[in-house]
Amino acid sequence: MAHSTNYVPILSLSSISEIYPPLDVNAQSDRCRALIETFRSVYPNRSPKFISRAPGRVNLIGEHIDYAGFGVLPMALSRDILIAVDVSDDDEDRRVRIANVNGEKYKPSSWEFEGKEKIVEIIVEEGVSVWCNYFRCGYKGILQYLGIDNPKGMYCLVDGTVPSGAGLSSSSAFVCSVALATSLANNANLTKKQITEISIESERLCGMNTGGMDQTASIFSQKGHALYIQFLPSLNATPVRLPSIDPPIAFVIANSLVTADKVVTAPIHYNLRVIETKLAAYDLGKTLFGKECENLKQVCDLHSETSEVKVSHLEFLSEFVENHYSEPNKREGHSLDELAELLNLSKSEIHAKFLSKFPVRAERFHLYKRSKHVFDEALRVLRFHEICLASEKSNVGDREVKENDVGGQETFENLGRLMNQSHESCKKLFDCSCDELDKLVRICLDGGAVGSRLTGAGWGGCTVSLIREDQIEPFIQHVIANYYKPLFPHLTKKQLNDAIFATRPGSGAAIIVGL
Ligand code: NG1
Ligand code: MG
Repeated sequence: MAHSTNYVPILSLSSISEIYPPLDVNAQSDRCRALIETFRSVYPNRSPKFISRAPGRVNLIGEHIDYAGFGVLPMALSRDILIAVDVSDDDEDRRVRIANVNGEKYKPSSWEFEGKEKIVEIIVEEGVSVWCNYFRCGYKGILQYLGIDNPKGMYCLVDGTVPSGAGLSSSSAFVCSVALATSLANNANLTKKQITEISIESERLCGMNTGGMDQTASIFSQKGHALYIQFLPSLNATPVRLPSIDPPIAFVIANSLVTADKVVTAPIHYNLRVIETKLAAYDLGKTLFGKECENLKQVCDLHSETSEVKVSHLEFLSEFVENHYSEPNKREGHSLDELAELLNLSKSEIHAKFLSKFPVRAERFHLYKRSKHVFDEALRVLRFHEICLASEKSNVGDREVKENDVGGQETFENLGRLMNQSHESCKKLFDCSCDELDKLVRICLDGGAVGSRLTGAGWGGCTVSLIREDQIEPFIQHVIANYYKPLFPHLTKKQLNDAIFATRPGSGAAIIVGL
């Protein structure tokens, strides 16, 4: 079907080889057929009109800097969220029915459209994560955007293969897939950019003060490419090839099997980190330029007088932060009283400005550690991206890079070093690792990875490791022997295959028709 690259592609079931790696195509066709069958038994006398599909992602580098406005570099996985959808032809029917193939864990639910303003109620209870909330959020976001007052009734069945709480972005894949499904069911033809921006806003309705990396990766990724995403001055996603060296490089994902449900821990982890980076932006903006900055990217823009981020700008800011917060008590974070003094705001002003939109709880707010991480990590993304670009260039005739780099070993090691530095910084400055992740990273490095780091928000979930393709098997065996066997001796073969696997850059979202 002819479609510009501005829109999510529409494929027939017979051409899903465009989405999935060659070895997976048969299994994925079977999965789609099983989904259609189950749909017919869950909703008797109905058949799905289409399937919306949005993948999870693994972030290669650029952790916890998307919400600070800096660029990141993830790639899409083959693992995804499929939603089979039938649209009601009864004009009076405005009910949405949802079910999951894993009905044990995710109970069916349904709701009635509640008018153009409210659309559907979403109750976010602190510390509780409810699966159907993600559906409601994506649904609400799209209808709010479209301003429709007579949406279609929908019958939906969800099948997800992205592990939840693993830092592989199951939540965003779900919200993106719902946004796609809802827009198509209501005959709206939205661009990738619209779907992405609506999905980002929508996920915030679930209680997460999210950045935009995951949704952008899910919608915009292209097979065979990682995605370089910039957020400011406006969303910009550029596919980039990973260096092709010989033997080829590969990424292996290993799940620590410590589940991190970010919605549940948001007030002390994720949402708190977002606020700490905003507090630092406010302080640094005032100190350096006498201006109130929303995020750390704005501080960088004011410093450089352009929206382009360069190595030298980030180096300056990283150094500045070292000096600005050099007194020992400032290294240890600020209590609310100390914050009030530092920012020259009253405590109630701090509450109103920073602490009221999403609840957060902390004894001390770490402005030094968080801002230092953000500037340094943004720098690592630039360098990682540069290496990819240089190697792309070397493959089309510019031999300079390659000739000095026998077998691509230097390229390989440089990428690995950046990933290792990223993990250290996540652990020591951003405090978003955990003992199991640190242990897993060490085992991965001992097992032949040149770089290994936590991926996604952290506090559990997965690591991503860079190795040579011909080392995948022994590497996986090493990690199984040293991490999974001692810590999780009862895992089945299937559970192990789900916990540790090699991955290639996958395709972004799609709509599957012709069922
Ligand atoms: P995960 O762990 O995949 O949910 C989260 C955020 C990203 C980004 C990373 C940290 C959501 C939906 N995603 O990812 O925006 O900030 O953490 O780099 O909140
Ligand atoms: Mg998530």
